[in-house]
Amino acid sequence: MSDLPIKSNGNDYSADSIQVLEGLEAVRKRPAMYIGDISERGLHHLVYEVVDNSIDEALAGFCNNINLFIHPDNSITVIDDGRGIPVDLHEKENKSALEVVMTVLHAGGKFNKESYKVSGGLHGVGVSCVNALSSLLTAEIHRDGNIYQQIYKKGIPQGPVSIVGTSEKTGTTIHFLPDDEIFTVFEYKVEILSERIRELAYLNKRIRLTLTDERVIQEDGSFYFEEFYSTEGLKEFVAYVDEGREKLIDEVICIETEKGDIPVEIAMQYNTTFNEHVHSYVNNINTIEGGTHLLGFRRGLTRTLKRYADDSGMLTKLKFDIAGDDFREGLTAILSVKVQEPQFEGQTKTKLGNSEVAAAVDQAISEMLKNYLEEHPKEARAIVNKVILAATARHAARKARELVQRKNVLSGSGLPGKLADCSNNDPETCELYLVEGDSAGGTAKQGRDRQFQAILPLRGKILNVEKAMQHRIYENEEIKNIFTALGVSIGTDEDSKEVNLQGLRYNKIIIMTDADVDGSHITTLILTFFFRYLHSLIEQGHVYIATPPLFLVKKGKVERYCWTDAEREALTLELGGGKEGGVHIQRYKGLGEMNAEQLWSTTMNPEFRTLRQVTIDNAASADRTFSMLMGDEVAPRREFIEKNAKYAKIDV
Ligand code: 0RA
Repeated sequence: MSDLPIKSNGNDYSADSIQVLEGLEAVRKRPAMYIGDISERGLHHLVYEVVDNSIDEALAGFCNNINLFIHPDNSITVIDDGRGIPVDLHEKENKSALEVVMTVLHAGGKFNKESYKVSGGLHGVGVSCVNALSSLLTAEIHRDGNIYQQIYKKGIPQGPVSIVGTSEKTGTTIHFLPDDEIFTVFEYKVEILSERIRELAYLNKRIRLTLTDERVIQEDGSFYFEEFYSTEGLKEFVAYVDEGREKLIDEVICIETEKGDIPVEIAMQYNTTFNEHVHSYVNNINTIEGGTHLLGFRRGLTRTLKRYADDSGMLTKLKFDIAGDDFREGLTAILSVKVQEPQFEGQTKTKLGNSEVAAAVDQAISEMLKNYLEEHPKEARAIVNKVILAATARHAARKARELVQRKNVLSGSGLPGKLADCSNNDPETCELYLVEGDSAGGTAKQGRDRQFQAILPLRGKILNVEKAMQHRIYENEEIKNIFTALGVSIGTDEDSKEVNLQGLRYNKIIIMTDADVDGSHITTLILTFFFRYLHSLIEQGHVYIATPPLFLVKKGKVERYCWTDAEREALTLELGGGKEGGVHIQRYKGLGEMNAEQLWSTTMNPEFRTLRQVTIDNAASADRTFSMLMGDEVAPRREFIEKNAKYAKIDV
């Protein structure tokens, strides 16, 4: 249409658009620099990037609904009912604002300083990156009674912004197809998107978010559909994460305030477990490495509780000091701050560096908690008693921990007797297999390549760390063996349980269990232990799950392994020449049913094995999952294990 006040130049390479092309080219050349990686994570990152923009519009107060669709071709649509990205002429760039947003790197925030771009930060590489990495993208804007549209391929506009219809509504619709020349993984995982959207709904209350997966048709003929909406935000988030745990106090304690221009929201709940679960966010990004906001929270919490406990006289009989950790045992909390110009540091750039935030959060929690404790004496006593219990247990734990570490130094190599170590010394090349049971352990010892593969058999079920008190954990034989075999230690420092990975003796730690329900339970127990006590091991990508085959299909002299039912069916037909006759199928239930050579060739030989790396996509959700799995409630555990019995994927 011609009545647009827009000079767009899809094919007219002015100096400006050459610059734009260079920008997009940079993104396509080094996509990982912009979105992390080009596999599953990066693929999902594209969606977060687009949704973030709509969340920003909602935070600015102009958008209530965000609808996400996964289409059958794995393309994505995000629809919001905000004001719509402006389409008028952008003076400086001499093209429509829409085209600038879609094609110029980091152009997102240039329009509206006050409200736009709070949720960005880490993800905030801008929708132009998504555009550059999409083989096709369509932007459709409902604004001023019109529907405007522009289409791009690999980020390049295929024509000017044009009017394609009229509309009473306002809003932005982005449809994109990730470029298969860029990505190595192409399939969206509905559970990953669903967890992130749930998280966003809790972090940004009163925004209605929906997820429709058009690849999945349900029994009633409709598409898979989920809606996320939270009226109480973090308060409901904490209740959700803590669902599997027994409460110590009835209500969730909440704070929503602003200190020195920094909005601070906190929700916290004490439960009867012994673990700390504090999840922190900056601009909707999970800061897994913590930072100044978390320091401020801890400082304020410790000081306020300590002062109350001192004043109440409850500590007079205590023979030793209380440490910071003691105040957080059994605490589940979510902390969310919004920072205008966040400085992200750390290995994964998820550690907040802005020093002013510490004081803001400290002040927020102190003021609020002080009032709460004064107004709720019964709850206050329960919390202080819990803190005293924690301090007492910590002393016992410290003794046990020191004993473990002293023993290591004293007893020769210090390595556990059950460990069949490898001969290489360079940790970079070494692997440790944690194997279920002594018998499978024995097979693995025979089958392995002893140069670089070490075997540690684990006897039966390992301790459920979710339920045990800390000193029990350090006293547990299997867990001590894992620590010493790995060569890592946990600080014996009063206030720090920091894991020291410096002495790590293996680059890959591979969990190998039977492919049955018991096996998956053991895998989950080991993972829970890693998740709670050796988190950085998972974070730095050292932990893997081995995948033994489920079937051996034989006909005559031909023998082949299969890992799924589908593979088995296909192979049965292939070998049987279209019929199933004459084909013998052996089903492996346990590792013990394979001999050493079979175990090596299917599960341990790096040339043929498949290892699944354990990653943490969503810490809050993984936290909840582990509590549910390892807690007292049997039903959710059974459900999870049944659903995941085959371990289709356990990306916790
Ligand atoms: C800049 C200015 C204005 C809206 C937006 C950006 C905007 C961006 C996105 C991205 C996805 N959905 C969005 N919705 C809005 C507002 C300009 C105005 O109307 O005053």
